Amino acid sequence: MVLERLGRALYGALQKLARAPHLDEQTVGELVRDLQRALLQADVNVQLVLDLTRRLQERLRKEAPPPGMSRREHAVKLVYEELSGLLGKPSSFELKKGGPTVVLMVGLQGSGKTTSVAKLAYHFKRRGFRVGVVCADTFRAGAYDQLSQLARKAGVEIWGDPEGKDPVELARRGVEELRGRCDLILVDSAGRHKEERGLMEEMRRMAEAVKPDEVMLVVDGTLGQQAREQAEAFRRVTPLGSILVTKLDGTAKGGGALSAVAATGAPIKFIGTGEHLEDLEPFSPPRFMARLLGMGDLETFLRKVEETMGKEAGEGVKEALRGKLTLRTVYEQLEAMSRMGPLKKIAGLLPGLGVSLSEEQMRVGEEKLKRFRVIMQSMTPQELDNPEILNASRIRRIARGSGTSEAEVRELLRQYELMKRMLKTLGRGRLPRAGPLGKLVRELEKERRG
Ligand SMILES: Nc1nc2c(ncn2[C@@H]2O[C@H](COP(=O)(O)OP(=O)(O)O)[C@@H](O)[C@H]2O)c(=O)[nH]1
Ligand SMILES: [Mg+2]
Repeated sequence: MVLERLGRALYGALQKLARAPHLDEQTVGELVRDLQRALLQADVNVQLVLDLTRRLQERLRKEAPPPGMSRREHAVKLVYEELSGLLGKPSSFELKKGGPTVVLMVGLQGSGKTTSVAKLAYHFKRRGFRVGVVCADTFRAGAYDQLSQLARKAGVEIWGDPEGKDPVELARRGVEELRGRCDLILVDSAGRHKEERGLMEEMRRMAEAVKPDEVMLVVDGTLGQQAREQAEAFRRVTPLGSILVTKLDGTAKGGGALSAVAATGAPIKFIGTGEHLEDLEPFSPPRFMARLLGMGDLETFLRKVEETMGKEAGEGVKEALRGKLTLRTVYEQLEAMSRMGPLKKIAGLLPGLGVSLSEEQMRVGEEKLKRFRVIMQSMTPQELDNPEILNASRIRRIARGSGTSEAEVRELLRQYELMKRMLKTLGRGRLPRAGPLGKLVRELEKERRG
């Protein structure tokens, strides 16, 4: 998962905070050092780190917890707020009503523009919009072929002219061609430059020609805090532009890139987390931080389920949140998950799992889910809908029928009960009790009572 190490380190710091006997100077000092170490290791700029911890210390000193909240609980909240703040203010990307939204995508060569154009196209196509992409890269050999292959995969229209020589003219013509029949037009530019200045000049000329509604700078996340220079130059030229940070799946420096870009005031609207079309996420600092801290991200999870299995499965999860979880829902969810890809990838999205699973646990988990599916395939529809009728003789029959053991069937039922309880709590909008943050929450509550 993205930024796994940073998440673990930050979570460790919070857990220590929750366990400390008192919120005294020593505890705060240790918290500050832990946070600093974690952030610096993720390549967050030293000055940003120092500012953050200074602000945090000041708030811890000055702000009193609201009624009903313990000091430590309050401290956890402040840490979470400050860390989210490091990633910038929440922003959103909306399509214009009545007429196409034109987005010009810019960025240095290799930053991931073409891939991101395709991912964005796919993202909005899946939401029912008519999307077209324009190839305005005359520099890279095979640029048109690359984009048209991706466009085919995403199922969107492409406009381009492999013989074209002038990128500005291509962009202009492409947008004109697609204007009448698209809700969203994405222009992929060349970005052949090695440094920011040339890039900004190219962007200016393109923007004049296509008059985009939004200019989006694609920044390579593996740059870490060095991403700041690009974002700054971009911000100077296009104060209203937005940013997409790519390759956050393959770097320990992601925290550095995100915080450096956010520090320029440019809104990060999307992040890229892999090479495939679906590896794109709308970026929201508080949600992202919650997930990093192992608090789960129910919304993202629901959306993934809906996309992969259609609305119905997503409805299943919502039902489950209202407390109506049956084994059939669980089975459908497992099926959806198996289609969504490896467990490793989706575990980070599941509330309460987050960053706590090791590779080994993932492997075991994956095996177990497979066994659970087999077990449920041996159940009757009636049993799936009403798990409470599963008595000893039914359990024996199912174990035999699925080639598993009674103990395994019982374990599945236990897991199901757990899941039901956890989802109910989440559905009521309370904090998770299972998983890493659950532990923290329980400790905090004990403290408040004691
Ligand atoms: N791992 C990973 N690779 C990415 C991501 N985005 C782009 N890439 C890869 O980065 C390389 C350059 O991407 P491309 O879209 O051609 O960059 P462009 O030159 O800016 O158009 C390709 O190999 C992509 O597969 C991402 O989010 N994660
Ligand atoms: Mg390209």
